[in-house]
Amino acid sequence: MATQSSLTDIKKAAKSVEQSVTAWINANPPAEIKDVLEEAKKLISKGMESADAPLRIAIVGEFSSGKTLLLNSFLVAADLFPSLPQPTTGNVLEVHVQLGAEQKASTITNTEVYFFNEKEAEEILNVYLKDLKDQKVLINVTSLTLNSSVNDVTQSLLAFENDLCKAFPTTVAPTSRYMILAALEYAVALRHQLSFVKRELRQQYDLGQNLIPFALTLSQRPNFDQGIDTLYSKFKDTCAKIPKTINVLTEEILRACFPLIRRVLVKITAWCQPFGIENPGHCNTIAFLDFPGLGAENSSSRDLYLCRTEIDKAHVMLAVFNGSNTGGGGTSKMASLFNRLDKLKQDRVMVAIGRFDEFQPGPAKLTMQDYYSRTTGGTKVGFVSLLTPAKNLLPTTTKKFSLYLCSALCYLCEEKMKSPTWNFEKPEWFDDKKRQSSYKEYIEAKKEFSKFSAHAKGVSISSDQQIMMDSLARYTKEGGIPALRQDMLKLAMEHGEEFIRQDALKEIGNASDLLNSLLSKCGKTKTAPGGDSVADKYPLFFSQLRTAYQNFFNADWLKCTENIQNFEELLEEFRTNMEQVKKEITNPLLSSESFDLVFVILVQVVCYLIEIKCPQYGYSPTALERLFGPSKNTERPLMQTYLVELLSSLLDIPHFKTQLKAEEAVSDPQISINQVYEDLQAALSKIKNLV
Ligand SMILES: Nc1nc2c(ncn2[C@@H]2O[C@H](COP(=O)(O)OP(=O)(O)OP(=O)(O)O)[C@@H](O)[C@H]2O)c(=O)[nH]1
Ligand SMILES: [Mg+2]
Repeated sequence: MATQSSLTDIKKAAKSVEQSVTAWINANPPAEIKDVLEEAKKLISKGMESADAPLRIAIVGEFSSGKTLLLNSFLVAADLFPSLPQPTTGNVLEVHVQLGAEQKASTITNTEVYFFNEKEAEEILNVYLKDLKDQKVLINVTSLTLNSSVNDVTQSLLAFENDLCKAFPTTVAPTSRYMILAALEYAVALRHQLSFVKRELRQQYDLGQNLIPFALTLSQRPNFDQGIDTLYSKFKDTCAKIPKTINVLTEEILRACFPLIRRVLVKITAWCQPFGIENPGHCNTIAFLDFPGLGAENSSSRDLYLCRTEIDKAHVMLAVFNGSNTGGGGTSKMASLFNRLDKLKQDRVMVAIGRFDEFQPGPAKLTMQDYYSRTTGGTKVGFVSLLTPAKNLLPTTTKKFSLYLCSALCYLCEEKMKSPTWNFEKPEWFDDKKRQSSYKEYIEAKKEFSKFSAHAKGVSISSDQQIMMDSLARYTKEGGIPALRQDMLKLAMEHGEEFIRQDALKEIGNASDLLNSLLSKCGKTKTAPGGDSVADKYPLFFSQLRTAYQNFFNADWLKCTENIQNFEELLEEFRTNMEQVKKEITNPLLSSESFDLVFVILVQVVCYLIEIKCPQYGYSPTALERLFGPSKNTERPLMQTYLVELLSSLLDIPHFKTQLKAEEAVSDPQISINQVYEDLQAALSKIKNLV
């Protein structure tokens, strides 16, 4: 049954199929069989990659609502990513967080930047074209394609740029004017870097840490008053300086190519405990996606395209509203974005109000009713102005609606004060006057909200008011961030694993169909050239192996039935036994590789026994290290491979045997192909049970 197979099961099964397929490929089958095998192998690798995909949490919302600072605060690192008072994030920021058990500050380990490929670049051009037409901006070009000769494309881009320049002076609405400028900037960058997106594969470059702001942050928006000719020349000048072939990214290149960047990928390590995880096991990597904010006047069609295309791949979404400016233009854009999501996804949306410390009305001696529906100049400014747009975002069918009020700034301030040694980068960040006063207000508000919550106890309140009360309670505990972070991860884990599993199974399932049809088409004897099995070829090898195996099982220490309490003693006995086994295996046929094989079988047995007899130690890399010493095996690289393999197979001895045979075949060309063939069938039947 599909729902019962875990990701680990899937990966194990896929791995054994992959090994068998590799062994078969290595045995040089006829070309038509090899082709199918290669294709199946690719699908399996893709499936295994999908199975290793991290949980993806997308942070979408209004511009300047504090999304990026919220992300920094999840990682307890105030200055990690640029967060500024004006619209800031201009490209997708994907952060892979590897959670570790050690308490240390979040550290960037790797950064990369990805550019659009030709297809995506063309899609965006046409989104601009459509949006401009919707805004009634007169453009003669009807459609733009990049899939023709470079000359043709250059000509049509030039025509498009000319149209945009002509339309600008007659356009009045600021939104349309910004759109024209954004489209112009994009078209110019594209024209200058055409060869760059024309390469079919998506472009990827290493990015120095110091370059992150240039790859992420919107450049200064052009000033309308400069006139379109000046602006156009500026765009062209910036791009003209960039070489046609880019090997290394610089600040200048990133500025010129900014509209062509699709994603900035940053890998970091972080401490798992703030995420509510004691020991990061299987789900040890989470991906956060931070997007350009919606609703700013200069938000471009490209921003919405980025949100729309990436959001589909997210397992959980966090929608962030701006508490300091409720009901801004981003709300309607968010609603239109969320309307496109299917119902299932809407169930995986969490809603947060960022910058809540700046929310008006500030605390005063008010009743719940006042807080809830306070109006100023006829406009509702109470909690209802927060709750209503947030609730409208989600369908009424959403079972449980939780609202998270939070202030990233205040949370970071508190963390800083709690642990002054924590590496928060620039300490002056917290000394900034504006931030200090925000923090002071937050402290005042906390007291007020706590009093208010105590007062409201026992008073009958509506369900909406209850939502606000719960949110306030979380907010008054450390700015609401720890609760949001933990709940979000929990939700991601609940739903994410299932989606990752489905993705992985789809590709592995396709591979298994392909291989099954190959097997039934060729028939066993035809495709598997004859040959003796290793057991027939090397009888002595196998009889010794059997003896070693039996001796091992007969060792006294294995016979005890109760749980073994003393791990050290157990290890000592294991080591002595291993020495004995090594002495017993004297057959010259046992090359170091074959010896490894024997050794691995024994190791596997031991680990299995430890697992069942000594469950308190379970399996862990440390346990393994204690068994075999730190890097004693470096002179035996194959051994390493086997040990890594053990990681996933400890609890499943019969399955491991299948894998082992396949591995044996991969590394030893003398192993009969018949055996590989049988392994493949056995492994495939496992997949069949999973799909
Ligand atoms: N007072 C206060 N200010 C905040 C808070 N969160 C963010 N800010 C400030 O609000 C401004 C915008 O924050 P960002 O994190 O850049 O917001 P964003 O949603 O990522 O904005 P875009 O990238 O433009 O979409 C910055 O000046 C932050 O310092 C908060 O909780 N309280
Ligand atoms: Mg941002």
